[in-house]
Amino acid sequence: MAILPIIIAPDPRLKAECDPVEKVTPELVKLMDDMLDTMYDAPGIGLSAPQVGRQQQIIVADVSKQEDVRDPYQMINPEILWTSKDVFSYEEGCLSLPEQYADVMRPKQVRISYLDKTGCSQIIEVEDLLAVCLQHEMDHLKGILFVDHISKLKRDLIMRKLRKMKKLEKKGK
Ligand code: GNR
Ligand code: NI
Repeated sequence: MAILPIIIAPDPRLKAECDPVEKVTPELVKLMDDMLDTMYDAPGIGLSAPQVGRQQQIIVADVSKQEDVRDPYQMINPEILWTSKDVFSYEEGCLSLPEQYADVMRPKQVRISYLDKTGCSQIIEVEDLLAVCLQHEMDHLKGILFVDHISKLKRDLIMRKLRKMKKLEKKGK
């Protein structure tokens, strides 16, 4: 088990497209387990590989409410097969955009295919918070952040705050 450092925006590594995984190796399984540990430690409800500096199509999530009942998802090469016309608005945050929040509208239900940790292909249909979370994580794999779904005005405001935070941090070192 290991806690990995999380990359904070703005950073070019959060804007890059991730490569599909060709082969599920023990190193990859270890990375997925470390990503879950990192997510629980943060704490967050999801995490994508680019947030920990890996340009690979891997995401993890757990939206269960009670801390003692874990319901983790670990997905390789996730793909959206179908989205509902019904939409759902949720106030999103991101571990790579600390303390920034905004309402984002997304399809309420999605059907997703992916490979699990054993390399078996799976298809699931999810809704509400889990659907929001998995769409947010899959966006990361394309270099898309939740702020890319809101107005330019709000996005610029958030990005300006994050740049300022980074500058102050550098000064303190
Ligand atoms: O922890 C997280 N919370 C969250 C809240 C609303 C919508 C999406 C998320 S995902 C986020 C963790 C994260 O940044 N994943 O990429
Ligand atoms: Ni995020």
